[in-house]
Order: sequence, then C-alpha cells, then structure tokens
Amino acid sequence: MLLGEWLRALSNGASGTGFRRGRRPRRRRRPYYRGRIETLENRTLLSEVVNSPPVFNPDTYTFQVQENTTGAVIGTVSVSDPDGDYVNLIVYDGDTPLGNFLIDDNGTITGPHIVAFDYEAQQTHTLIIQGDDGVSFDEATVTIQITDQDDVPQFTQDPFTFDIGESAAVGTVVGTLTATDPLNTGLTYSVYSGDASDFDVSVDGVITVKNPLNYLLQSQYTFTVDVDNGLHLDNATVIINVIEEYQPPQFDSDSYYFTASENTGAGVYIGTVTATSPQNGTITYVISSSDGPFEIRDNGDIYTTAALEPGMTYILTVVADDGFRTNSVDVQIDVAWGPEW
Ligand SMILES: [Ca+2]
Ligand SMILES: [Ca+2]
Ligand SMILES: [Ca+2]
Repeated sequence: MLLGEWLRALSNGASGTGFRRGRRPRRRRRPYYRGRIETLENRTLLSEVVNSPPVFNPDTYTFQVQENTTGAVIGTVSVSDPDGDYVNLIVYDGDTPLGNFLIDDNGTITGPHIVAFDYEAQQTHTLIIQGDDGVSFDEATVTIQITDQDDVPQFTQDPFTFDIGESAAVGTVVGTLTATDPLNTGLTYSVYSGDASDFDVSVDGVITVKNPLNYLLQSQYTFTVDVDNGLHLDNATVIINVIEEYQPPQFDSDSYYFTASENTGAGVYIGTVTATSPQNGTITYVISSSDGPFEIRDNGDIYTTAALEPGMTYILTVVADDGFRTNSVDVQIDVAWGPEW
C-alpha cells in the first residue's frame, strides 16, 4: 500500500461521516513529501513524490440566509487538488452544536440541522471548511449572514388598563389582551409576575375575575403578562382598577332610644336595631362600645347581661356588617328611677 493511501485511509477512518469537530490541526500549506517503499534485489529504495495540497479558490465566502429556515442550502465552496486527489471536506463551527452544518463532496453547505437561525440572538455565523487530500489540507472561511424576519410578537398596547366593578361575579370578563402574531403560529398568554391573585388569565389572553373583589380591601392590581409565539416573548403591564359599588348597610333609624324599668335584671330584652344590606348581604351586629351590661344578638335584639342601675342613661354604639361594608348607629337606653325616688 502506498504510504499516501494508508494515511488517507487513516484520515477517512477518523473523519467518519465527513463531519467532525475538535482541535484544529496545525495548518500545513507547503508541499509535503510522501514516500513509496519498493523492494528490489533485497534492497529497499525510497523514492520521493511531491504532493500538492488542495486549494480553495476563493478561500473566503459570504452567504446570506433568512432566520428561521432550517436544512437549507447555504452556499457552495470551490476546492481542487492539483494532483487530482480526492479531497475530503469537513466543517468546523465554534458556536453551534456538532452537526448543525454539513458539507457534501461537491462543497455544498447545508444547515442549520439542529439549532435554527435566530437573527435576534445572533446575526452571523463563521464556519471553517477544511479540505484534506489525506496528506495536506487547505481551509476556507465562510461567513453566514442571517437576515431578519418579522417573527417577534408584540402586545398591541402597554400597559393594558381595565376597570372592573367590585361586585362583578367570579368568572366575569375583565378584558382581553391582544398582540401581533407575525408568523401566524398562534400566541400563548400568561402571567409573568406581580399581583394577579384575584384574576385568571387564559392562554388566549382573556382576563376574568377569579375571587370576589372588594374596593376597600384592594382597589388596584398590577401585574406583568407574557405573550409567546414559540420563538419569542413580549411582555406588558396590566393594571386593573376596582370600582367601588357597594353601599353601607342602612339602619331603619338615625339613632335609637329605648327605656328600661328601674328593676331590670340580667337577660332582659331592651329593644331591637335593624339594618338592611343594599347588596343583600347577611348582616351581623356588634356592640363596638358601651358603658353598660348589654349584648346584641344576630337579629339586632339588645339584651341586658346584668342588672341595670336605676336612673342611669347608657350609650351604646352598634355596628352592622354585611360582609361588604359596615355602618354604625348610636343607641341610648334610659333606665327609670325607682319608686323610692
Ligand atoms: Ca494533493
Ligand atoms: Ca428570530
Ligand atoms: Ca426577527
């Protein structure tokens, strides 16, 4: 076997599919001498034959490819070997995975095969193409310029501001997010951060009430949303203003005045306060302040919890709470003087 053929066999065996990446060999452009071993009359003669390395012409190339294309023909490089040797072509690329760019025996480069081009991430790729005749090699530099495509979704406004009445039922639509979809591949919306705790945002961008709202508890919500087209994200701020709608419970009197006999003991009914809820809530009553022994029951009935002092005037404040709002009223209770007075 010729030494050159043996070296080439080694080289072909190492390169396998014609693609490899790794430490680049030292550049060798000068002619290289290969040996031929012959046996003649029990003597070994070494004659030397000059090998000329392959030559790329030209040795720099610039190709343009639109982003988001995959497996496309990127361009063709031209290589020749002065000796007519077979030239094995391989691709070195520092920035993408092994196998992302391939080259065939004709010098035609295709790709990307693994990671798509993304103009927004990287505008150029540089490949080193190596042509090897088994003994020597030459290199060409290929610059791939990625051209831009409109592929980034964009919210149609930022921020989105919505108003919702605090009495809106769970499930009520607050508003809808909208964004451009340049690739027409479909968009997915989601909450990214912030306080959206009382709202749902569907993948279609529809915002609905998730929990009962209350202006007094929280009058505004602010959160950030994303829209995703599978390639890129955009984000926007959402502001939801809660509009006050609930009214406080209304007592049937501006104030109450009750009297009690001079010998009123514990557990005696004194009188009733009544409030109604404009939002049809269930009212509970509480005595928030009192200078006497009184309690109030669920229906607004006031009872004594101990004997009252004859001739005393007691002042109570009663609060009605319907779960949405509260209101208060003053109650005066006058106790009669005893007969001995
Ligand atoms: Ca050659
Ligand atoms: Ca892109
Ligand atoms: Ca783009």
